[in-house]
Amino acid sequence: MSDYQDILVSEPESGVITITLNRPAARNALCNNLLKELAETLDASISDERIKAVVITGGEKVFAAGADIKEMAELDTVGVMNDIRPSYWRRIAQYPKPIIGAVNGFALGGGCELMMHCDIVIAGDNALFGQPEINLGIIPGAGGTQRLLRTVGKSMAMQLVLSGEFITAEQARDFGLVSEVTIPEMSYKRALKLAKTIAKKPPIAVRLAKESLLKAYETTLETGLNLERKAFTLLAATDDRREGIAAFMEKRRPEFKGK
Ligand code: CO8
Repeated sequence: MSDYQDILVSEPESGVITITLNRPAARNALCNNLLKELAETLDASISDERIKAVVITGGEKVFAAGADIKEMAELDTVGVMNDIRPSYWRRIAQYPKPIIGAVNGFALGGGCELMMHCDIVIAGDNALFGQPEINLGIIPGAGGTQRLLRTVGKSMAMQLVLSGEFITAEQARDFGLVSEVTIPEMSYKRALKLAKTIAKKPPIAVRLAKESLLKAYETTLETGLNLERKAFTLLAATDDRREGIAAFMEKRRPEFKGK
């Protein structure tokens, strides 16, 4: 794929690409250009049938230390209002294929928010999560107050956002922010394995499952159940459903085509 300045993007392998945040000298701070490259890479992969799932990592030492504070310092109120970054975040949030995060080291501020945009997160036991924006006189600006509260509940969300304190990988797992904790050297391998497993599943069902699950964040139970029912019904029209059921009956492995 294209050459980028602030991220590395692997070639698709077994249905998976890896995007590595690559600004180690700035602790992978999410500068505008990095977010732009991330959004562009995800957008380009939507119609690429070779790509069924994406792993996002920052490497073994740090996931991301948040928005680039040096860039942010230059923006006044009008600058923040006209900031293009919310549009990059929206594109990441609306990405339809599964994103698996492999998170080691600091995931702070925008880094913690990026982690919350991942559908599944595997954390190294050296990971630290936090929303320290309060120390800068600001608050989380990429969904931190909303997504965090919906996942960890009021008390812990308030604790993180108001105090700026960090929590460990184990605490994050206990609160449902991450699904598994590994040694740091294993988090990427585990995330990649999971992504490859998901890449073998029927893509339309995966896409509708992700959409239905994410809706649970933002809607009533009734509306969510209706959406689930519609997605479930829609899947009855797919070749992959016929193939999945036939393969089960014939005691063989299914071959999904994404149709
Ligand atoms: N932005 C810019 N540069 C950074 C950032 C950052 N967030 N974090 C670290 N760096 C830079 C440092 O300035 C330093 O650069 P230099 O070598 O040129 O002095 C280099 O990275 C190394 O940093 P440290 O020496 O501090 O490294 P340590 O390993 O000692 O500490 C920490 C690492 C704990 C991550 C520390 O750097 C730190 O506290 N960073 C700031 C964390 C933070 O406050 N994050 C929140 C930022 S605000 C935010 O994310 C709001 C998101 C809103 C999004 C809205 C979109 C519309």
